[in-house]
Amino acid sequence: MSDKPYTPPKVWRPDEVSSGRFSSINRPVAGPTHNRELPVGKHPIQLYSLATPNGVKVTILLEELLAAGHSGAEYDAYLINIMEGDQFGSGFVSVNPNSKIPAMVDHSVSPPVRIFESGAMLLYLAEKFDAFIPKDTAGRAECLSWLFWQMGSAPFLGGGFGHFYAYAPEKYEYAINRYTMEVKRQLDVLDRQLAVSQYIAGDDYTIADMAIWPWYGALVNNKVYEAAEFLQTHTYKNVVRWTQELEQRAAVQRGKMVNRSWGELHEQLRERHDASDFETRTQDKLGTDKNS
Ligand SMILES: N[C@@H](CCC(=O)N[C@@H](CS)C(=O)NCC(=O)O)C(=O)O
Repeated sequence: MSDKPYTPPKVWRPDEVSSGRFSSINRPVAGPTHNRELPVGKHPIQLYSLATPNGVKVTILLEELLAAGHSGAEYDAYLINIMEGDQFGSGFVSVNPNSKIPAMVDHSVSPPVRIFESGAMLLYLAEKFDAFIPKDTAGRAECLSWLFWQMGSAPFLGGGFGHFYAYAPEKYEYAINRYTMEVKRQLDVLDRQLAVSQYIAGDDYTIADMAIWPWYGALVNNKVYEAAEFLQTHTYKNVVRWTQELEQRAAVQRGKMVNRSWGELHEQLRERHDASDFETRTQDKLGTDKNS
């Protein structure tokens, strides 16, 4: 083991913490740091987000709902730059007291309803439009079991494995081993399930797929943490098959672009206010401010 010995003090103090990649946004208290109202556009659904895996879950569902003809799912998507601290603005905190993207307000009801936590947002939208969630008791239970599996499991992938493998200022063998063990186990859970069903919760494509794909599909596609080789993700053949199938969906492709502010310019639709924005307002098409 290469970890430096550390003896915790009697009382933990934040000023003794060594800086890391997220030191500018990490803090031990909640609540707003500044006053800033959120913009409100013309559509029923107002989304405040960023195209991380947690954000993409919701934009995939919104694009799938629109593709399926649910016009009530029209939405405005505003970019929340979490590295600049936008999640600590007073308006954002009033929608999500936990200060994390994604967050959403449904203005089609009076008074408007706020929803935070990506899993709650998927469930809210699926129930509102009666879509992408099975109607029968057994099917619904299976779908919700996998939805909540994702909410409980992904923090070990992102906050555990991803943090220590890709972001921590030093490589700690103990932490990397611990979370690699868990993430490989999770991949095997998914692989065994996808060996017996086309989609995660059975024969139908549901919000469970939309919750799990942005994390575990991205891992297989080497889009998060550059860990595909380290984890040997190609050996989880059923997960690879499912990852590729979902990747082909036009709504999935669009959902990945919304609120994206990095990577290829033609894949970045930083704000989305209209379906035509995918054709006309990606960063490569906007004349100014292409890289900011
Ligand atoms: N359980 C939450 C997790 C959301 C989350 O961790 N969001 C991250 C980006 S992926 C974030 O906003 N981080 C900003 C911060 O921690 O200050 C969900 O699924 O909505």
